Amino acid sequence: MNITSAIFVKGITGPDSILRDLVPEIAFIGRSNVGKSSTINSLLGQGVLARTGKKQGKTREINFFKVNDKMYFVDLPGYGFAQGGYEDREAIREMILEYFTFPGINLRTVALIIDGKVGLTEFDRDMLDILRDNGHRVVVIMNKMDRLNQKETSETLSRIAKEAPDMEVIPYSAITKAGKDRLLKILIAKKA
Ligand SMILES: Nc1nc2c(ncn2[C@@H]2O[C@H](COP(=O)(O)OP(=O)(O)OP(=O)(O)O)[C@@H](O)[C@H]2O)c(=O)[nH]1
Ligand SMILES: [Mg+2]
Repeated sequence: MNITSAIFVKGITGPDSILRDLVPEIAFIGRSNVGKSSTINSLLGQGVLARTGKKQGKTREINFFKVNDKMYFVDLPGYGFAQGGYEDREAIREMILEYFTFPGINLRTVALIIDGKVGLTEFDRDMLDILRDNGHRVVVIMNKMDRLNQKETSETLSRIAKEAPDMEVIPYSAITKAGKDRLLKILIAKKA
């Protein structure tokens, strides 16, 4: 698929009419700072659409980008962000849960992004359970692969294969963008 247009539509923090329209959504979720916003920017290739940053907790709302006028890419705030304090963390967790359990939400794929050096964390396993319980299609993106050598890559891949054998895992780097076309194709594929 060629990206011909990508525009920011809106950011929400709770139930909203955009969740009820019929446009299919590709959602990006993961721990704070794993590169959700960077991955979206790299895939859409329209300069900097989604805000990124070195500091954790950069994305505070659920941001909708309309792509090719026919689907949304959805940038979510990260979970497991310690610095924000308990209440902040709980509010973000609540926002994420509300989104994934919204009745009738038209989610095509959830891209769960992890850091290739870190692998799956307790927070990610928790999120995977929630996504599975709600019947969502999940693809794991192992990001920041530019920072791993071959040995580290295969170690992380085999660890994940043991922990989540049925999971589709795609190594990626939002910086080098290697494997971008294949990743896009997998993300926009319809549920089997
Ligand atoms: N080396 C490397 N750095 C990356 C990659 N992707 C993102 N980063 C860096 O990681 C940091 C966080 O990136 P963001 O895209 O803001 O991460 P996020 O997951 O959206 O973070 P929150 O919105 O805070 O949850 C930035 O400094 C990025 O430049 C990657 O593939 N490789
Ligand atoms: Mg972000």
